[in-house]
Amino acid sequence: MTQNELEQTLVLIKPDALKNSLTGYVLSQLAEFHTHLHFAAAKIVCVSQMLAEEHYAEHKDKLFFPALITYIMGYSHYPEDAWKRRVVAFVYQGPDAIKLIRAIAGPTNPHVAREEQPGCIRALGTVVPIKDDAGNVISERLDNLIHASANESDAEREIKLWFKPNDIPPMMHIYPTDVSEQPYYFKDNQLLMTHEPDSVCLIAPGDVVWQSDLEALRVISQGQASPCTLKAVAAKYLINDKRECCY
Ligand code: FUP
Repeated sequence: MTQNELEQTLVLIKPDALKNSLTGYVLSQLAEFHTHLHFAAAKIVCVSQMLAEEHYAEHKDKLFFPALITYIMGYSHYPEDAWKRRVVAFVYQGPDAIKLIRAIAGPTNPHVAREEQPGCIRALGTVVPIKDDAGNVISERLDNLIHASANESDAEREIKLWFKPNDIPPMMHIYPTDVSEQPYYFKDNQLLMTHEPDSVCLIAPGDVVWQSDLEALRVISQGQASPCTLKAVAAKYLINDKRECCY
């Protein structure tokens, strides 16, 4: 395989796409027949607040951030049925995967998507006004059906956030992995090296993990600043964990 063939990107089918039964449509738009891309991973995710906030960390100071978190966690489209609040996450692999899928998804804003690129996936989305307590519109929530990584560094961060190495066939690993020699536990947003009551084991000795996660945990455990936050590492190991995904 050439370097170009190893390009990977994260795709999320968001709760509005599930609610509107658009999953099949989205997958057919991205099908290998059209894109020459291959599945590298897939999972159904109950999106925790920690995962949502890590995924959209770059937007944490924006007015629309709380609405965006509520949306990706599924509350906006499934206010009643908690068990229906899901996202379907995929890793696609192949030449120009990032650019190709962004083009098929279309512009971020569904109004713009309809105007500029009718036929793209996000042209089927909706825009919901966000109001303050006085009823004034202060921002917009863009329900745009699909997330697709914007560039190589976002793709790496996002794939490592949503997937563990063992979620991806080993021959499709494009980021270095390592085997942990020691356990790491998580409790009250703190990293622990030994088990305590109510702590969660993030990584057990012998687990295959992203090398960058292990490096981050080593640095954090030594009390030093890490380029990657503890929550960014923990969120992935707690995906679909009952203790994190409580409603
Ligand atoms: P994109 O990379 O196309 O997903 O777009 P951005 O990173 O700019 O935005 C991330 C998500 O924030 C989008 F999916 C939609 C949402 N958003 C809003 O809800 N309101 C806004 O005003 C801008 C973005």
